[in-house]
Amino acid sequence: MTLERKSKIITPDAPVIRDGEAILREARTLMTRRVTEPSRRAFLTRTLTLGGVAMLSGCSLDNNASVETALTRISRWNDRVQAAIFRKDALAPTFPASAITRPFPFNAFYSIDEAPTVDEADYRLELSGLIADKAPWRLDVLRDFAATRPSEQITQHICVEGWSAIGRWGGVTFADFLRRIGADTTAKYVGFKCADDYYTSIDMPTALHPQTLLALTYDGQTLPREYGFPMKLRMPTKLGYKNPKHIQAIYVTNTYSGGYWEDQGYNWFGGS
Ligand SMILES: Nc1nc2c(c(=O)[nH]1)N[C@H]1C(S)=C(S)[C@@H](COP(=O)(O)O)O[C@H]1N2
Ligand SMILES: [Mo]
Repeated sequence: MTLERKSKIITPDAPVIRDGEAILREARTLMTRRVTEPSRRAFLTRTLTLGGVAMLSGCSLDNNASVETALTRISRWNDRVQAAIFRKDALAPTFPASAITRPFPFNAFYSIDEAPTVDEADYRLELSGLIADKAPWRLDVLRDFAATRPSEQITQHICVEGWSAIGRWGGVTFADFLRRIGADTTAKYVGFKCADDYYTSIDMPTALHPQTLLALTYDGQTLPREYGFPMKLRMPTKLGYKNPKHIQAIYVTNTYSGGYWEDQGYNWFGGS
């Protein structure tokens, strides 16, 4: 497990003032992740200076806290750029069954044997916020709903820890579910609370994307415990940490609410 490696990136109380090159490396990564056009990317990374970071963020960079603030502001700016260039109907690549990675890797902020055990009989999906019908859902009712409009995908999952894998998830298109519960789809965010206390939130355009799936199965079987039983949100347009497993509650809101890794400095939009 790589909790230490992950949280090293931008911890709120890192002990030393960060050196200029490290600040620039981080800023470059944040700024250019979504700039796919090579000459523009090269231009941005070449021309980005410490003064530029200070200017973009309006921060002086004279102590550790100001570096954190600067990077957070650039990351928020990066969220806005990613949101602006997100194409709501552009599809992520899909793959043949022969390309599925076996076994599919496990990842969480703990080891595999600590993955939560959710009791199916007691399980209720809770709904809150800007949703007309907030009645909780039993798992069998959710499965029945999914069965009326089944959806499946074989897509790539990219984790920022340096691995990617192709997997097969089945369930119901999240947009169908949001419409069924009368979610306010003009709201900004959809948030998720998980059985292991993980949490994250996503932008509404991604929530409504045709490949965003409320996944109940993995490779044709009930979603296994370690991969997110009883349900996860699967988004091939976003990095691994944006895909919440073991979802217990869903809310719709106009208030930014971050996420487990996002609150430790990971970019919030997290597009892949
Ligand atoms: N509930 C919960 N969801 C989570 C995580 C977690 O720790 N808890 N980790 C995230 C990260 S960083 C990754 S890469 C993927 C891993 O999913 P997998 O175990 O199906 O490969 O789950 C994401 N969703
Ligand atoms: Mo990840």
